Amino acid sequence: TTKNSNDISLVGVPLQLGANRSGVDMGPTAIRSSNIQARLEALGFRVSDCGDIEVNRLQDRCDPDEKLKYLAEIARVNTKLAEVVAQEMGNGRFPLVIGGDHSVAIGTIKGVLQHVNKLGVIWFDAHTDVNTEFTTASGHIHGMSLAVLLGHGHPSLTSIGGAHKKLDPRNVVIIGARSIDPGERLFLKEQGIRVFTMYDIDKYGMKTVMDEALERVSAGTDGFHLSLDLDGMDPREAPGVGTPVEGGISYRESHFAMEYLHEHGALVSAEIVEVNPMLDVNNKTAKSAVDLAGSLFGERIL
Ligand code: 4U7
Ligand code: MN
Ligand code: MN
Ligand code: MN
Repeated sequence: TTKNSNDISLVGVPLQLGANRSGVDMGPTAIRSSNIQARLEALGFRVSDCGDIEVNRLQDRCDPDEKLKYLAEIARVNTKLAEVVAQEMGNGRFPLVIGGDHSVAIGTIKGVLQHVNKLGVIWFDAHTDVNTEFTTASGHIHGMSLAVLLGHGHPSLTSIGGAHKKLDPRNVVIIGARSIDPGERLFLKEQGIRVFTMYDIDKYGMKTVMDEALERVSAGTDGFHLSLDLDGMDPREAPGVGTPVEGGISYRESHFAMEYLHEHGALVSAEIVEVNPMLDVNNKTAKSAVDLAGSLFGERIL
């Protein structure tokens, strides 16, 4: 069994400022239109849709050299998101956040950390999202969210929900990585974070990778969170993402990973991010996102 709760709260976050690219703010709409609520209800869950966190998209254009683009609004939105997630969890509900760019992981996980002290995280992604304002080339905060959650980054982000609420690098794993910046490589090494690259998935297979991943996120923790960036999948199967990287996780491998997570149990929260319907082909990526959510919550072939 995957969850402690039979109740799921959907929270939309139409945020694009962390990617500085339009379209990903329509992710929540595309995922809802692909019937995520009905899919989860068919599995026996009581799903309530909390609607969207309000985002002020009317920001002044920022300096191209800015190293923390749209920091103030991103911090404000994530502070609100953390409150909503903490409140839903406090009411015994499973928070399922739909983005939006990957900077929303800051609010989701900071909210979860209000209730789960020792939290493991599975970060499914082509990237590792551990830049800081000192290493980033783009200034896009969606490439910094995991570093923030480990306690590294701008104080207006690391302080959300309390600076002491952070992840232990020993309980964090990244799956699907194939685009890592030089500064990130150094950070990952210093922190000792286990990164399963595409090479590892090719070499050992997804089952072996998931076995070690689950062992790490479960060791001494009170549960784990799944942060699902759709660009972890291969762009041929999930083209609707802002930062596609060739050579990703297949449709079938990603489904297996979700089914295996469900079978293991101990998942306490999840988010689905980076779906960009403006870049999508026939709604394929939003549809994949909902298919993966179905598997994660217990859909079976037989
Ligand atoms: B995503 C990047 F330089 N590393 O920092 C950066 F390659 O949430 C990409 O994983 C970040 O989609 C991608 O801008 C963030 C870049
Ligand atoms: Mn990401
Ligand atoms: Mn990514
Ligand atoms: Mn991306």
